[in-house]
Amino acid sequence: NQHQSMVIWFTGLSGSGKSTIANSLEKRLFKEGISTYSLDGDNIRSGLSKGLSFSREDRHENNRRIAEVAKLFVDAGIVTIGAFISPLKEDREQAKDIIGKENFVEVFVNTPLEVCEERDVKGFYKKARQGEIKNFTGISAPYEAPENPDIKINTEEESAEEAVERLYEFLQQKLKF
Ligand code: GGZ
Repeated sequence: NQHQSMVIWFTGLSGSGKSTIANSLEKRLFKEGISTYSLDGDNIRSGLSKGLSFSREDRHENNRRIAEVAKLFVDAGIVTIGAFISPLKEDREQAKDIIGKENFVEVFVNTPLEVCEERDVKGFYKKARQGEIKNFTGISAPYEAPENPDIKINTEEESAEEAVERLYEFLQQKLKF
């Protein structure tokens, strides 16, 4: 399968559904015979970014490392999916510069804070409200929503399946497969 490799960079709050959508997208691409690799909190913060905190500086460094690794995957011809909060515009811009804007697709998973907090799958929001977790995005640390993402997903208005289908069609155009 001859196609252009690129990075699909998901941004959104904790609990917004980034990883779920990213995982379904990866399955969908796999079905088409496209080589993908997913970078996420589980495989990055436990290894490459081990020891980094959630301070502004450390998130910046985390996002920079992810972008550099993603760039290597793109060089290797792999469609690379990243799902990180990446809360700051400046850091996402940096990622785009490192990777190259022609290879960068920004996907904003626009689930409102109230919804993420209501779900609170991991109990982090409650802990953040109680001050047990510091610098928690949306509660005690900023989230700067992208103004011009390539794709915006409103999880309240469309199902994960619909979102993945829309994303898939967008990528199909862009990747020419
Ligand atoms: C935000 C935090 C924090 C703080 C731990 N703020 O829902 P999760 O649990 O599984 O995803 C969140 C993950 C965010 O890591 P990222 O590497 O994506 O963040 S960033 O791009 O900002 O560097 C959450 C958990 O880590 N987590 N403490 N204080 N999320």
